[in-house]
Amino acid sequence: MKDRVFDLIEKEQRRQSEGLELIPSENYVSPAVLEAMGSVLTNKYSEGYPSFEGVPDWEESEIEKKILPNYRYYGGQENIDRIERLAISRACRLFHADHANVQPHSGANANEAVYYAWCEPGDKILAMSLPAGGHLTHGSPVTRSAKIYNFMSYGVTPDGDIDYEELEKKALAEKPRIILVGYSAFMKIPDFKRIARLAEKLPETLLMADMAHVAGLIAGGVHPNPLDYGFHVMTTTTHKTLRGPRGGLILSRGRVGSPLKKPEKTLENIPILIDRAVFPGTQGGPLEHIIAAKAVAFGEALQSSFKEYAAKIVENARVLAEELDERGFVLQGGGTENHLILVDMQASFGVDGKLYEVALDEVGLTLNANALPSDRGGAFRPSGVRLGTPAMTTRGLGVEEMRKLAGWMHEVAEICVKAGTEEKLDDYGDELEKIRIEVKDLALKYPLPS
Ligand code: DSN
Repeated sequence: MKDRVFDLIEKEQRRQSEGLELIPSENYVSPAVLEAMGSVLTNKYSEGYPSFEGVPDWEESEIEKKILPNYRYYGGQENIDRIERLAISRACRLFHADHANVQPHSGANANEAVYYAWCEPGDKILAMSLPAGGHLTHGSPVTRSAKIYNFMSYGVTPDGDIDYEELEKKALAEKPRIILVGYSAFMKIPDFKRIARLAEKLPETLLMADMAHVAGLIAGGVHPNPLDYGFHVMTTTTHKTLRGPRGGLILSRGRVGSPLKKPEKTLENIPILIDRAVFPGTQGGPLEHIIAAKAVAFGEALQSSFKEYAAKIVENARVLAEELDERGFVLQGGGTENHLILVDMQASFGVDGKLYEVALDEVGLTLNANALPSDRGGAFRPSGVRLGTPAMTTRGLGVEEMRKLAGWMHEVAEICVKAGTEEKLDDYGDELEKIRIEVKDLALKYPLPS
């Protein structure tokens, strides 16, 4: 008998195809990525690394042909090593890196490995604050890293940009070991050049960018790449705009070499320090089925069609932001320069983000309630919602559909105003059902990748 889990997977498949995904950090992977994830590679242990010196410069056929020693702790690696080298080589080509560590299980693990590679306990790390749009792993007191390192934060200006003056002042006064630029709710393009110029005065400081949200836009050439501006390290997840399996990735510039011997702690040695920090520093066996799926996704992102995809994500987000603005939605930062939109629902309609999230769920539109920089609602009843266009763009929705979507979002916002609470949404069941059917009709015209 089939395990009941499969019934739930089928239901989730239906939920995904009948609704529209607006969560900016989600996407739909290709069948090829899914196939690699569900492959026999899941059976294999391969702690350690393949050898990879020179790999990014090789043709892929060479990677397959060459027999090289490795730094593994298990036998039977002849196929795994080649797969991991392909993933490394493609990641380096996509992001103009000297080295890629493709083993982090998640973005959080990737960030933690970089801190561990470069810092000692108590060292200072300067990062964007969580309320301003930064990420939990950038120093939120509830995380393990925050207990080990001394995080300090910078914020955003009223118009939603990084407060560069605050960042510069704190960086020069505190001389942090790491300056971290990254976020999960920020709609502008960072001025990497300005931060790299600042770092010229701080020769011991590692410049780190957590580009989890925009990695696909960078790969698609519609967002600047921090590594091109002098950043030493870029971390990312592989499942957001990059449209791969759930996982992490660390890209770096510097000298690539054997991870067996501890190198001197210099910025030049950062690739080796990172490899040692991922394994054995913070992780055990890599997930080779996921690494294979990463390799497949990187291969897809190297195609010219991915550039078109990335450009459409940004265009859809811009149009959606304009359409929402015209309908009275108040947008943090006034709009967006990337794939992501943050709406102040209190300022727009006097309702909180959670109520709006729940009401949209009822009609098959999924997004997440999100705190705003000056929020008083806390994490569970924040004033804002966060949405974005990567997943919808993968399904083929374009600017016409963004207009329709803004219309539905407005109708649902008006229902929330009338209802006032989640409990009262039931009183508007017919109105919500009418929208749900319209959403479903549109969604079914744009099937999931198959
Ligand atoms: N949880 C991710 C997001 O939704 O932005 C960040 O890790």
